[in-house]
Amino acid sequence: LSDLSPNAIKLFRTEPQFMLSVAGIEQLPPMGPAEIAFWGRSNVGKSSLINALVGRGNVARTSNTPGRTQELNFFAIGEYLRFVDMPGYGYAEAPPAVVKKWADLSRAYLRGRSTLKRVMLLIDGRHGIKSVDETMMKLLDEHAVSYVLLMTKVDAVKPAALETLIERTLEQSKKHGAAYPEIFTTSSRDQLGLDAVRQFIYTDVLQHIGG
Ligand SMILES: Nc1nc2c(ncn2[C@@H]2O[C@H](COP(=O)(O)OP(=O)(O)OP(=O)(O)O)[C@@H](O)[C@H]2O)c(=O)[nH]1
Ligand SMILES: [Mg+2]
Repeated sequence: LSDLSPNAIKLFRTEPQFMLSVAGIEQLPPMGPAEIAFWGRSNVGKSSLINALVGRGNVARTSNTPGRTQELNFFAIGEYLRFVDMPGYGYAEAPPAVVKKWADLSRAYLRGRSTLKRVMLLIDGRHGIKSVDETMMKLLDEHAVSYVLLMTKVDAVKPAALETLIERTLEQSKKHGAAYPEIFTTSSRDQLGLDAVRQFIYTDVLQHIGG
């Protein structure tokens, strides 16, 4: 955690506490500390990224098969911050009723949560923005939920291809009002790019609220 400011180091050294799994919108915990939600296509690496950021392998459950995370999972990161591990979207093989349940839950949460400070929108570095990602970006734009695009699995992308991908993605993101004008590149597997994300979370979210 060497490139981080002392307070950011302190934050990410605190033991994350699993709070609860929310399967229906009526189960949401009372609004409290700032929340950062991790969203993206099924299997993009949301749960893995949460584990990597907090430096623990087993806080959020991961899987090789898409559709692992089926609820909104809340984690307390110290006193002033919560991470929310969301179900993925775009999982073609899931039964339509299940897809609808996850989509309804996700939308209801994203739309109506004033303590939701930012969505980390994960994009698979091997594929770039897909049309289903575009759809979700538009949804976030419409509801004025600010989000940051974050590439995952860059260990599986050659450096030259990654550069092109980042340029293209930045270009695409300019069409979206609620997208942050910078893209993070990460590998949870190889621990790449994590300090930049940690510092962003600390500076962007916590410093503003005096945490
Ligand atoms: N190569 C590589 N694989 C990764 C990386 N991060 C995650 N994976 C793999 O991608 C798969 C999905 O990871 P998860 O973290 O469960 O993905 P998720 O987005 O939470 O998936 P759902 O909960 O099903 O929506 C697992 O097999 C992980 O091992 C990475 O940085 N590099
Ligand atoms: Mg997951």
